[in-house]
Order: sequence, then C-alpha cells, then structure tokens
Amino acid sequence: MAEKKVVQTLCRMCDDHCGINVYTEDGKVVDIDGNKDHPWNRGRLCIKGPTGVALINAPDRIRKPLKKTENGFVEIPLDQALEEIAEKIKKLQSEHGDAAMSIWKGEAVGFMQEEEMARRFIHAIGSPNYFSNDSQCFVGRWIGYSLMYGRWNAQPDFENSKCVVLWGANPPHAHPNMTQQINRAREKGAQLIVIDSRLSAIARQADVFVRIKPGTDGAFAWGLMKELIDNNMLDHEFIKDYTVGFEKIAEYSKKFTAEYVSEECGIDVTAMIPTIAKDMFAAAPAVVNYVGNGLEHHENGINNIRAVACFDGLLAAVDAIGGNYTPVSFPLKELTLYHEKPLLDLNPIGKDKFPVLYDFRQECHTMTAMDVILSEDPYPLKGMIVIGANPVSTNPNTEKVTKAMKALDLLVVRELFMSETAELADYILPTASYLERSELHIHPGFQIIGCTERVVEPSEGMQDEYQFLHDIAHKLGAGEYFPWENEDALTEWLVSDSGVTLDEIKAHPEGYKYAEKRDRKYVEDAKNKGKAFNTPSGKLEFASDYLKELGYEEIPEYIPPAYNVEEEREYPYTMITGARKVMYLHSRNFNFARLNNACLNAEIEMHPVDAEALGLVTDDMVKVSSVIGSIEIPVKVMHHKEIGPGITQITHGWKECNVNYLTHDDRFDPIDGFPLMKAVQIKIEKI
Ligand SMILES: Nc1nc2c(c(=O)[nH]1)N[C@H]1C(S)=C(S)[C@@H](COP(=O)(O)OP(=O)(O)OC[C@H]3O[C@@H](n4cnc5c(=O)[nH]c(N)nc54)[C@H](O)[C@@H]3O)O[C@H]1N2
Ligand SMILES: Nc1nc2c(c(=O)[nH]1)N[C@H]1C(S)=C(S)[C@@H](COP(=O)(O)OP(=O)(O)OC[C@H]3O[C@@H](n4cnc5c(=O)[nH]c(N)nc54)[C@H](O)[C@@H]3O)O[C@H]1N2
Ligand code: SF4
Ligand SMILES: [Mo]
Repeated sequence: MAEKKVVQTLCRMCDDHCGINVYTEDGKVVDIDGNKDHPWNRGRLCIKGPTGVALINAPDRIRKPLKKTENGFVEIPLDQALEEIAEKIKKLQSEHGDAAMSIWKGEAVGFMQEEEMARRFIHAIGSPNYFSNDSQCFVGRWIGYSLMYGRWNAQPDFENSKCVVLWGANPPHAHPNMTQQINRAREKGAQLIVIDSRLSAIARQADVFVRIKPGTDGAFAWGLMKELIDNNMLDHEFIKDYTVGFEKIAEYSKKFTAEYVSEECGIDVTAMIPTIAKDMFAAAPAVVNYVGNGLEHHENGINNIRAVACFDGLLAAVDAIGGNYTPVSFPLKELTLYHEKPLLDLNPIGKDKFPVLYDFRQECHTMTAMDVILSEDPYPLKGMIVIGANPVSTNPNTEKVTKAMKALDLLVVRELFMSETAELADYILPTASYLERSELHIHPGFQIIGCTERVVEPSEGMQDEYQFLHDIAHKLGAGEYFPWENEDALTEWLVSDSGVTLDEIKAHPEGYKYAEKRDRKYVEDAKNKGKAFNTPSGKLEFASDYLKELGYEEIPEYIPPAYNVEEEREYPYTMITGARKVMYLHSRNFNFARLNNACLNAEIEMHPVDAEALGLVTDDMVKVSSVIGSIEIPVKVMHHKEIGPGITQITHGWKECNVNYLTHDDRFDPIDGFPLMKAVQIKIEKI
C-alpha cells in the first residue's frame, strides 16, 4: 500500500499564494486542490494551481548542476559547482572591484524573504548591485502612492467597497481571487468602473467601461478631478486636516475640460465623467481606485498613477474600510543590510539616473545594467547570479539583454527549467521549487501570515535559495552575515520580535491572523506620532516638495504619450504589451501541455479596420517593427469593440514571437525609470 499524505500549504504558481492541499503518495506529489478554509481563495484554484503537480514532477526539470563547456552543458557535482563559482567571484571582484558582482531576483521567488536574502547577500559580499524584475513591476505604483501618502496597497478592501474603479488592471487573468472579491462587493450593490485600452474580461462586466488610449489615464483622472472639484464633491475636512497642495491641483485641473480630455483619451468623455464622479462621491470613502500594471509601462506612468492616487485624498478613501485600506504590517526583522552596509560610495547602478527609484526602493536599474555591462562605464560589471528570473525573455530590448548576458565573465542561473537566460549561463544550478522549500507569506488584505511547508525534500544536488547563498557567502568570507544553519532557522529569526512563534504560525495553514482591521489609523497616528502619513510633511501630498527639490514637477503633471503628439510617423500603430493570460506567467508554463494547448502562439491583437486596411485576416503572418527591433507574428483580428483603432496588443513570454525584441530600453519614466512597454510605436507589414 502506498503511503498517502495530505499537506496544507500555499500555491506559488503565481504570487497570489492561494491555500492548497497537496496530496502525496510514497513521497511523490500526485494531486493539488484548494483549501476551503483559506480566506483568500476559499477552496478555489485557477488552472495553474493544480499544475504544480506537473511542475514538481516535470521530466524536463533541471536536477543536476550544469557547467557550460566547449561541448555544451555537462553535469558536475554540487560541491564542485559551488567551489568554482566562489573562486570566480573572488577573482572578478579582486580584478575589477567588489561592485563588479551582482544579483538579480525575479518574480518566481517573489517579494518577501527570498528577495531580502538576495539583497542581503550582495551587500554582504561588498557590492550594491541588486537588480530585480521590479524595475518593471509594481514599483511604479509603489513609488507613485508612496509619494502621495507613504505606501501602496496591492490588496485594497474590494469586498467592502461601494464603488470599484480599475485602472489598467486585469484581475480575471492576473489575480482571479480579486475578481471574486469584486463580484461579492457587486452582489451588495457596488458599482464597477473599468478603465482599459481593451475590452478585457472584467471590462465586459463593468457598469461603465472607458476604452482609453494607452498612456492617457492621467488626462482622464485630471478630468474627473476637475469634475469633483467644480461640483464640490469633496471631503473638505480631510483635505483641510490631512493633505497639502490642494490649491495647486485645483488650479491645474482647470485645463482638463471635456473637450481636451476627449481629444487626449480618444473617446467622448462628456457624459462619462459626470457619471463616474457622482458614483465615486456617493460611495466615498468606500471607493477603491485600483491601478494595475497597465499604467506603469509608460513615459509618464508615475504621474498618471499619482493623479489616480489623488482621489484617495479628495474623497478620504485612504486607509478607510471599503476604500484603499492600509493593512497593519507584521513586525518582521530586517534582513537587508542597507543600514549596516549601505555601500552608497560604490555607486549603485542607476542611482544617479533615477535617484527616486533608489531612494524609495534601494534597487538598481536593470536596463542601465545592460549598458554598463557592454560599455564598462562607469565601471566593469562582470558577474551576475540570476534567481527565479528570465530577463532575456522579460526585460525590454531582448537583443541587447542577450548581448549583455553573453558579455559577462560569470553568469550563474538558478532554475527549474532551461530558460532563454539559463541557455546563456556558465553554470545552471537546480533549485528547490515552492513545494520543496519553506518560507513566510503575508496576505496583507486579511492581515494573516503563513509559512509554507516543504512538502517533499529537494533531490540531491538541488538547494533552496537560502542554502545556496549561505554556502557561497561562507566560501567568500562573508559567513558572518549568514549565520543561520538553514532557512527554517532564518525564518524563526525573522519572526522572533513579533510575539508569535513559527510553530504557532505553522499551526494555521489557513493563515495566522496577526491583527484586526482598524479603520482610519491615520487619525491616531496624527495625534500620537504627529504624522498622519509617512511622507515628509506627514500629510497626503497632492504636491511634493521632495520631487520639486530633485527638479521634477511637484504635482502629477499630465504629459501626453509621444504617439499622441508626433506628426511624422513611420510607425503608425501603438502597441500595448503584456496583457496577462491566466494559464501563463510571463515566460513560464509553456512546457506544460495542459496549459500550453490553450494558446500555442503569441498573436498581435488588431482592430478590424486596421486589419482590413492592411489586407489581413486572423492567422496571417506579419512583420512587426519598432525602432528597437522586429518580430514575425500571427494576427488576431478582434471585434471592433475589443480594442481601439490604431491600437494593438501582444502578450509577452513566448520564446518564438517574443515581443520584448520591440520594447524600449531607451525611453523611461523620468521618476522611476520604468521602460516604455505599453505605448510602443510600431509598423506592421504583411509577409
Ligand atoms: N496568469 C498570470 N497572472 C499574473 C501574471 C502573469 O504573467 N500571468 N503576472 C503577475 C504580475 S508580475 C503582475 S505585475 C500582475 C499584473 O496584473 P494586472 O496589471 O492586473 O494585469 P495585466 O494583464 O498586466 O493588466 C494590464 C491591463 O492594462 C491594460 N492597459 C494597457 N495599457 C494601458 C493604459 O495605458 N491605460 C489603461 N487604462 N489600461 C491599459 C491592458 O489592456 C490590461 O488589461 O499580474 C500578475 N498575475
Ligand atoms: N513586454 C512586457 N514585458 C514584461 C511585462 C509586460 O507587461 N510586458 N511585465 C513585466 C513584469 S510586471 C514582470 S514581474 C516581469 C517578470 O519577469 P521575470 O521575473 O523574469 O519572470 P519569469 O518569466 O516568470 O521568470 C521566472 C523564471 O524563474 C523560474 N522559476 C520558477 N520557479 C522558480 C523557483 O521556485 N526558483 C527559482 N530559482 N526559479 C524559478 C522560471 O522557470 C522562469 O524561468 O516581466 C516583465 N516583462
Ligand atoms: S491564482 Fe492560481 S496560480 Fe495563483 S496562487 Fe492561486 S491557484 Fe495558484
Ligand atoms: Mo509584475
């Protein structure tokens, strides 16, 4: 009889961490279903969840350390791999300086302790060069909202909201449980307003859908602000007591007449704006304005996001139940060395170009890294460890990323599978998957913390990220920074100031509730700490002196996207990229037949009028070019309501037809350094 077990843990087929039951037989994972007691997913899983079985048992998984030789990759013992890697790091740091080594963590290892470990490691060995996928992910929102009121909430209080406004977000594909929360709010009567450049799955269900031209959300937000201000639909008390700069935005908003906004956004907003403003005001403060990835990849992304964040100030919807509630945080110990060993004199890459990015996030700029590798200016960057990322697929300008990765003296990639980036590595190290390691996770929306279970042990030669960083740090003489014997010991240390033990947390696979919800904490904070919000003024800042001192505009000025102002246009179409599909996760999951069968190719989504003008029907092949590069890709002709004329969309992640051959690593938002990936000017030619 096979020995059967069930382990309750969290799914990590995406960063949403749904509660799961994992079924094993004789130590092999055979099934996964949803944990009904977990408040986030209530037993539901998306199609990726059960595919964890295929991931952990995949025949194409990398299970042994691989070293690149003249004859391709060869298997080597783990000890030898670690020894050689450590020797090479020592050599390149002694020849080129400590900052010549770097680390890059990706989406697959997330935003909690694995990220902090990577940051700790690179500082421990004397280099400030920490990179991550976050140079293009959520940091735009994080910084935009932090500038406004000191934090960003990835999980606002949808369920208690009376009006949900989604700006460039796609929950049915990207965050399925968020969709459930929104649906439950709607059952109680909440309005749903969706602002998107495509008729997305959730836009189809909205009370109001605003099909906006890419990159013009700032104009629409300012138009709405004007309407609220002109009609006195404001929370005057909140504005007076808790904000600064109201007069400045009131003055600037005057420019955003219905005519101007309609012109910019490419739709008639005359009736729309008053309706939405009324809905928002009627619901306030229980109104959630939620911004997705759609607003980030633009040259004026941060200010468009800040313009949306202004509603939280005008309507007192910040830190409010049913609004942009601010979760109580869990007191984890600090793992990074930014206080102990800031290494600022070593010139972290990109800090000079994007000081706000570094100031708020303490991370370096990945696009600049590629230029530094290739030019050695201002100093040589020669080595990189990549953990849970596939930048050759996911960073803009694939051709340059490939060239830069090849130019490194040492590229170590920690992977489950042979990715495009791993193919270029000197060493590929097999890594423990989420079912073979244990780490903390917080669901801020519920104020619960959990710790995942190591359901099965990693096989020989395979390490978790902690063990790897620990071993290399010890070999490099930085062992004092990695004193914990293993990740469990580290995790115990992380929670050791919190008043709850790891065992107590682990006893709650449905999440350990560490705090009750507290409405309007800023009122107490203003009284007790003299600061309602974590900004320089202690108030919500419609206008930022901090930005002004750095030479930026103090209010969230609207700057039209380039394609809206340029007249001579060799590249007449505008391309959005990266709209999520539920079965894929960036460059992941294409090797699992049950997911990949759903959508075999990337496609360029086009308006029927544009397709007709070029003589194109669905499945025709076209050459799509931008100033950065070109790809060949099949066409998908959409319904005329699904996408605007002149607008196209390509999802990223495919090995063939990789849209990042076209995206910009040379045009950025000037504040956070995000690349232009969602209003790329392109031309389309029939093949
Ligand atoms: N299945 C799956 N889930 C994922 C991911 C994945 O790859 N696959 N990735 C995860 C990650 S790392 C992230 S960051 C999140 C992203 O989560 P979301 O941001 O919710 O998801 P996206 O599909 O990127 O949604 C962007 C939406 O913005 C629209 N859009 C594009 N440009 C504009 C614009 O200028 N203005 C407006 N208003 N809309 C615009 C697009 O049409 C799209 O519907 O998803 C996460 N979840
Ligand atoms: N054009 C365009 N490009 C985009 C976007 C877009 O909207 N448009 N979105 C951007 C965004 S928001 C993001 S977050 C980035 C994501 O960019 P990346 O972080 O590079 O994301 P992935 O392609 O998911 O790469 C994750 C890699 O980690 C591996 N992996 C999976 N599980 C594990 C694990 O447990 N441990 C380790 N060590 N490795 C593992 C996977 O096999 C995969 O190769 O992409 C960005 N790229
Ligand atoms: S949304 Fe899907 S992939 Fe993400 S954690 Fe939940 S079940 Fe897993
Ligand atoms: Mo992301």
